[in-house]
Amino acid sequence: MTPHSPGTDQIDTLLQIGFVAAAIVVVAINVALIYAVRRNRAQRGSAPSPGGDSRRSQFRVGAMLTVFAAAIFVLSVFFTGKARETPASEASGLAAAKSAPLTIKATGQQWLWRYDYPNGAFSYYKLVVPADTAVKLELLSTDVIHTWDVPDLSGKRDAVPGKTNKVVFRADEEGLYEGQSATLSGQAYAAMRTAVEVVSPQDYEAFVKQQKADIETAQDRVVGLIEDKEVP
Ligand SMILES: [Cu+2]
Repeated sequence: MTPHSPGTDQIDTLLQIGFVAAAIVVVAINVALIYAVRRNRAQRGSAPSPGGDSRRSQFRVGAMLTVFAAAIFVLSVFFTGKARETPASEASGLAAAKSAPLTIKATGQQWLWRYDYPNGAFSYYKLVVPADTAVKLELLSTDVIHTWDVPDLSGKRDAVPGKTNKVVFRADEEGLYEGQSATLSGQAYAAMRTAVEVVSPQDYEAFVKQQKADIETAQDRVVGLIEDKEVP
């Protein structure tokens, strides 16, 4: 993952801390095992030692693991303090979203995402947002639980039927960010991906305007077709 929204760099750091901690545990366990086997082999044939100090060594190992766990906990809290803050728009962001985030409805359904923009336009699969702008997604679902997961921009969040969850992010760079399926939501869940295209605020305005016009044209055409057929 390449972090592109406030807080995601900290989630990334936390992942790396977790990875290093797991690696340390794996190495320590293997070193201890090899040491135990070696020592045992050297004493092969002799009577087993009574192991009088086993209680003390248990205590020592327990204390070491406790200190290790506490250190990881403190490190993690220290490194992720900002990940839970809600980002605000920057001066270079969308003018209409200076004080409040740009709110877009994201609806999960088997098996695709629909995005509804404030001007009435909508899109499927791909979400287009302006750069440097706080974007609030209101996550909804029409059927089962889906998970919105675009790791470069945000932590993952569930879309739960009958509930509105939210995700707030602020993309710092224009580009295409891919999202993946993260919760089994039926046969085609693996294909239920999404993508976020981050563009300049001007391009965003142009996109929603064009999208709205295209949708209206298409709808008028369909209505026209139906009316033509109904005329005897
Ligand atoms: Cu899904």
